Amino acid sequence: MDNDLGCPQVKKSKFDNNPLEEFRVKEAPATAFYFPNYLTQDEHDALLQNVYDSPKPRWKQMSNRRLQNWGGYPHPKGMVSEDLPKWLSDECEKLLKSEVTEGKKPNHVLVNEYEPGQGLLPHLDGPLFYPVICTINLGGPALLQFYKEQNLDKSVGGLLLEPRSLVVLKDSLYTEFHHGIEATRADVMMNVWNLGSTTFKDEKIEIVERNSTRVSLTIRHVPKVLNVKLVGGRFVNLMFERASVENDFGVRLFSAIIPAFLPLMHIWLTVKFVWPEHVLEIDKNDCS
Ligand SMILES: O=C(O)CCC(=O)C(=O)O
Repeated sequence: MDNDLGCPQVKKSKFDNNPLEEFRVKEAPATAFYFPNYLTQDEHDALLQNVYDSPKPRWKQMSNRRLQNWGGYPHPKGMVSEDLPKWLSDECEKLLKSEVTEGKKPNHVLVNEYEPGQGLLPHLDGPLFYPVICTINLGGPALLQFYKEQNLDKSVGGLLLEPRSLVVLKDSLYTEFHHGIEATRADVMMNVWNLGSTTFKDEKIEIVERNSTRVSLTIRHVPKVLNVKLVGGRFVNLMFERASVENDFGVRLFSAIIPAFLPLMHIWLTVKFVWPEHVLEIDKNDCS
């Protein structure tokens, strides 16, 4: 029987209280989980189809890859969010239920597309996201490498990400170790922490070729979200929208009349805080 993460239920073990433990990458220096059969082949193909059925303007060409941004643009002041399409919100819901996201519902997805030979420079994801990264892997394989801040030229190890898998990174694998993907056509299998959970577990493999286009869905939770949302390219005030839906008369009335009072408030603030200073200045000048 399969569990929620698409992996066969394993025999009872000392980790039975937490089924995720079976998928922990024990060789990694901090918390990483790798689920090799997270998606069925049909689910995999359907996700890939949805990526390529997305409207063309969703794609942004970067120097060494293409990407789609979904959910809004995270910002230190808060994200102007947008609803995720169903094919992505279903994945977010599934991750929330599987408990890998520590109870935070993902609300942001980056779709990265790499042709063989393309990669991503080592980087940290930064403070705008809750520090858990869930990545669903589609298409071809790639080695996700990790680096220490002091030496971004030499990887300390990596995770082989094969199609249909999910990888989850937490704690110092989020906050301290930079992650990146080498721009190469073949990954060298040195220090691959999860090799025992991949299709190469029984082989002495030295390189894995990047034989086809890889597409990844990087799924995260943005904690700071503004009360303004993008709906069909237009800004919508969520407080007013919610009030309309819930028929909250008080908030609707407040939201409707407040703009009428803004000019009066402006005059009042000017008189109270700006004008007296000005008058005082004149008085002082008069006395001198
Ligand atoms: O494609 C991947 O697996 C990594 C993507 C990534 O690190 C990012 O988008 O920040």
